[in-house]
Amino acid sequence: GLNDQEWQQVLTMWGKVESDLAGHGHAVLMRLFQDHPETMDRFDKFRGLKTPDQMRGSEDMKKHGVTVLTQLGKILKQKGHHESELKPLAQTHATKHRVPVKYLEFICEAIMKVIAEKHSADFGANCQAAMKKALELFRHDMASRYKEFGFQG
Ligand code: MNH
Repeated sequence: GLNDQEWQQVLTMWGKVESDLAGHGHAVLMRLFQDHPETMDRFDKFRGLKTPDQMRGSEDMKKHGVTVLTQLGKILKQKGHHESELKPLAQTHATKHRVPVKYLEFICEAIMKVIAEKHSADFGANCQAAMKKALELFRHDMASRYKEFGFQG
């Protein structure tokens, strides 16, 4: 797990993300779909988006970015005691959206990159390491839940 200081670094940084959740969320999804185009196949609702310009202009993608980062923020704020927030998310992502653990890793990488781009001055090595640990914990616990739902991920 993370110690108090690490959680504090994570949540302070998350406060900066929340200053523009839509901008960060949209950038994270753009980055995910650009770096790993196969992840887009999971989304029926983004099927019409073919070019980076269409993605940039998509209000629906912006809205989904807010949905994702809002839920991730709720989870991070539990500082590891996130069972009740994580379980329903793991259930839909295992049984309905069928999102492999690998794709969760891809989106976590995209989140790290977007924060690094937007907040380079405040995202030093210690803070990066803390955020990485928090996202790894999230993924690890999602993967354990996936198995309970019979999804090998
Ligand atoms: Mn995801 C819907 C959060 C990563 C694919 N996602 C949702 C919803 C939330 C959410 C909240 C809406 C409620 C629900 O269906 O459970 N998702 C997350 C978070 C992460 C995440 C916090 C990681 C961080 N999701 C991913 C990844 C993919 C994905 C990675 C695929 C590559 N999610 C989906 C799909 C939906 C969804 C597909 C359903 C979208 C829709 O049609 O509205």
